[in-house]
Amino acid sequence: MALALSLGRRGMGNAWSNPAVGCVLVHGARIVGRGWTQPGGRPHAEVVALAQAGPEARGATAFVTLEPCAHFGKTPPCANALIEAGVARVVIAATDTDPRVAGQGIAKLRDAGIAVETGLMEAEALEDLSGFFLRLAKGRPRVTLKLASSFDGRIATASGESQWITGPAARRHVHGMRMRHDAVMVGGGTARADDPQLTVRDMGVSHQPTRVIVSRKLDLPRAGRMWQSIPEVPMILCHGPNLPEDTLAPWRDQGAALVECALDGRRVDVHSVLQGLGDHGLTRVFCEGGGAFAGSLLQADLVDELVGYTAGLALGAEGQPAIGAMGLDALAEAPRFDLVETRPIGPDVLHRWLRRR
Ligand code: AOF
Ligand code: ZN
Repeated sequence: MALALSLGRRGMGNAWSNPAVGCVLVHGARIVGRGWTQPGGRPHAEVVALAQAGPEARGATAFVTLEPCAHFGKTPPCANALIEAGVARVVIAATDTDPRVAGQGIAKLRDAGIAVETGLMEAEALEDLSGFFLRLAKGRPRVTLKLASSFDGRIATASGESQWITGPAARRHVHGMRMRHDAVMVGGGTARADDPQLTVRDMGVSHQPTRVIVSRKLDLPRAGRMWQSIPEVPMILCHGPNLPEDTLAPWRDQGAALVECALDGRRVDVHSVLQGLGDHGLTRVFCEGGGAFAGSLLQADLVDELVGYTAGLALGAEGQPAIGAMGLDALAEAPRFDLVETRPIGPDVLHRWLRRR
């Protein structure tokens, strides 16, 4: 199952709106098939593993990170494929909450006389597939907030100088994180200030995550790297209501997708942004700032994971804070996260935290 989980992770960022599932077929002491959900979500993991195993699937045990599907979509159900291939036993990490499956995959397998076990490494699978489950339950993608800052939590000097606070190893890790998310998201201020490409580079992959820019008035530069790379690298623009057509049209013509969002005071409502991205099919979003936008997300309790890269320098109170205002009065109101990883990364420190729910 550990291998199935690691295979599943290969599809992360590239399987949405489907979950990135992994499957291993074992016959006796030999692995006869390995599969993961393919780009765009199909074929499913089991189908890939079964094709690899061929006749050796007969009598094999399948380890799958998610309950095999039971519905006829564009392809027949994986439960049927496992039955037809003569698989003897199926071990499942997590059951599927998609109402088209939800226990029916397991029932199908058992009805066909296959031994089914569930719950092996379930916690790991629930975490890996949490974006998919969250979108089903609440209609929004899972959000990872990234922060690369000085020891004192600053992301730039007062004059806006920010390259480079953290080193190359941390930057490479960021590209790996982008790769495993469906989309990379920033607020309009960051897009204006940095003209960031928000692409995955030097990782040996061709697939690019979708870029999401949140900007109330869509007052973004219509030139530069970001603009020029649409639509080769897909872009979704989340903007406020009632913008004039001559603001919207150039972006639409350039190939960007436009998502109109509600306002919360003078800002785009972050709940509305994430619902819009969920409607679009996104399950995992990687947010890279800026500070005001990150503050709004945290204030709305919409951040599920924190990834921090901390550099050994201090920029003082005159430096720009990593997180903007959150409207907090008491410590008890601050969302708490649990540490899941920490290690040196080049000259910096990496830390990852999961929201305590
Ligand atoms: C599996 N193995 O690798 C994945 C599954 O739109 P469809 O027909 O591709 O079905 C999507 C649903 O199938 C999705 O909501 C989830 O319940 C399941 N995903 N199932 O057996 C897989 N990715
Ligand atoms: Zn399936």
